[in-house]
Amino acid sequence: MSEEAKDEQKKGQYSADSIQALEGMEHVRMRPSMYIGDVGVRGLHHLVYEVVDNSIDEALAGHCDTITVTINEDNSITTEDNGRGIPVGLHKKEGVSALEVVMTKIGAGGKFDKDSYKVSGGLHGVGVSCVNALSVSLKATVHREGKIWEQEYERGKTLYPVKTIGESDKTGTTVTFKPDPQIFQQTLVYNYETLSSRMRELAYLNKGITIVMTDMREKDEEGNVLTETFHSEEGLTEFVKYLDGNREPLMKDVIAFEGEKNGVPVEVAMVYNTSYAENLHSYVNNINTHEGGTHLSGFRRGLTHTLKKYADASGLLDKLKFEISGDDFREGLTAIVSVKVAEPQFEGQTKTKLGNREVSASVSQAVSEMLTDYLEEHPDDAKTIVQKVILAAQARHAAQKAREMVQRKTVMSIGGLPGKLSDCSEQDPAKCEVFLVEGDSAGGTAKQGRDRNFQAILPLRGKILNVEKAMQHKVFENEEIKNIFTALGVTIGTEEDSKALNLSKLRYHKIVIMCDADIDGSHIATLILTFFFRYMKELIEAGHVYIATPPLYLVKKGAKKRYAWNDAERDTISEEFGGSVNVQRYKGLGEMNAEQLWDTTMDPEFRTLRQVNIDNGTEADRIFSMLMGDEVPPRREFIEKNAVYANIDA
Ligand code: 0RA
Repeated sequence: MSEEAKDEQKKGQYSADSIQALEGMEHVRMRPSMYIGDVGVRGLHHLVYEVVDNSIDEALAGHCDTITVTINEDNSITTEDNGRGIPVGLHKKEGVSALEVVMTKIGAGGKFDKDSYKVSGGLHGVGVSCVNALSVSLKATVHREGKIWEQEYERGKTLYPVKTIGESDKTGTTVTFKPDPQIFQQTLVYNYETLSSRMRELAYLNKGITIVMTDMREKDEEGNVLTETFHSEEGLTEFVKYLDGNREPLMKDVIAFEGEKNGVPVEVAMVYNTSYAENLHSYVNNINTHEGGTHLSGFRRGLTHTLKKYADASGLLDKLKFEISGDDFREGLTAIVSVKVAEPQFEGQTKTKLGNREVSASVSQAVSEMLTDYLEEHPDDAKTIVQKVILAAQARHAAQKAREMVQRKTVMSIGGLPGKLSDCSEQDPAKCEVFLVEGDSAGGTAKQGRDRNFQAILPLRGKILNVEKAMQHKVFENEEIKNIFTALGVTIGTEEDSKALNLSKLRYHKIVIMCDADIDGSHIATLILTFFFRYMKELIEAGHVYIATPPLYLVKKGAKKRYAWNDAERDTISEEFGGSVNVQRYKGLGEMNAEQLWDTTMDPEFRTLRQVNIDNGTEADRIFSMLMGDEVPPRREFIEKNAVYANIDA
């Protein structure tokens, strides 16, 4: 082939590549969920994580120490870092600026920088070009080589070639983007808490980096905007302290490990507290691996092995009549495992389970090493831990029996349903709903008001058990909790390391918590949520749990009547009606009759259900441990913040 022909062929390839690039961007707009998960609240926030991850990579490569993230007044986002700046020179293959390639070519991300391996990455790790494709406008500003460079885009399309707009003695990258309303039709409003809790998490996971988070929409009386700075010198050790801030520690130091094992960077921090909850969180390349995986099983193995060896040698187990199980070593344990894997394989339903086999041994070795050292150096703590493990084993024995009782009841489902459950006639779980209703009297009203074809009612008596403070066997012995298990039809796996819920038997795909719209009601809702969170987390993760929203007011004038869900609505309706109106405030569900309850809260055509979701597992854990303390106001705040609006139409 002649040189010319070769060149021609290359050219052809290049333009073919460019076409592919364009198609790539089009494809992102056509199938956004494939790239960012969904186009709801989650996807909207994911855009920010995607951009920040690029800056984190730059920091991990040692070129950047400060990242700022700002929610602007118009709900656009600006991120800024003091890294080297995205290269602006000609990208030979593409024939345009490298900046333009990074911003407009799917998967171009860190292509130029083979030396530093990309370790961070959003849930999908798709790159900033995806954010560009899904933004109605985006501006990239780069400080580099003594100049300020700029390029803008609309829906991923370049508006002009990269230009210089001034001189600079700094380096870094600034990106401002505004999510496209054509793509994000549900909401364009950023939630400060959601973003800030992720930034806090990133600061703990990547010690030494400073992340400044600002919300320009929130001003106090003096006109100051809301801003927080996240920075951690101790990393995971501080993270564990933060998570356990509302629990009582059993030891004075956090046990920690940081280093490389078989080429895998491993970081672990753990501490025992006086609670009964097992509280493990794991990360791969800064991504929370909700479903665990090889790194987490390596942690469990290392922990069990080392503690068992120590306990056996100590002689403390001599009087024990039964075997200690893996679970017993993790009661009251809060731990974080963070690994960096060059080519992570993610498995599982939500692709958050690490599959790389080799990682297991790395983490297991790291844990054995740090724990052996710690136990040797802290004999008092070691004794405390072993005693705690023995207590856990004894309690587990009792719990096992209680659980088997519940299980047996659940299995014989015919006739085994709780007496208080008013079941529906529909058999297809996908079409069925169950309302968990506070109190027998509201339960009665709900029973009259419901559509019995597909709506079941389970009244719960008063306050349900606070599972945060109770030992497992107490939880399984609790009458209300037994009723919930039996009514839902789900069972808990009993195998070691697999407390997974069996969702295939779930009898209702919508589980609706219906409580009074007051402080007591939200407390009860929170107790129920805590129970779901600790014992049936999969239900929440699969999107089965909802909170009903009964109205606060009934506004009447003559024959006209309308409901209001807040004070503003009440005032608007009163104004519309004009003159003197009669306003009734509902103090509880019990004050509504069956028809009113159906119209406002249960009828799928008109009701608003709030779907409960967990967007940050570690933060949720901390919040639950805090809420179950003595203060009431944060509870209400929690429920309002963590339940997103979802209009349910079928
Ligand atoms: C490619 C190559 C280099 C840096 C970057 C990308 C980079 C990307 C982003 C995105 C946000 N902030 C960023 N900072 C840097 C290396 C450039 C060099 O060799 O100087």
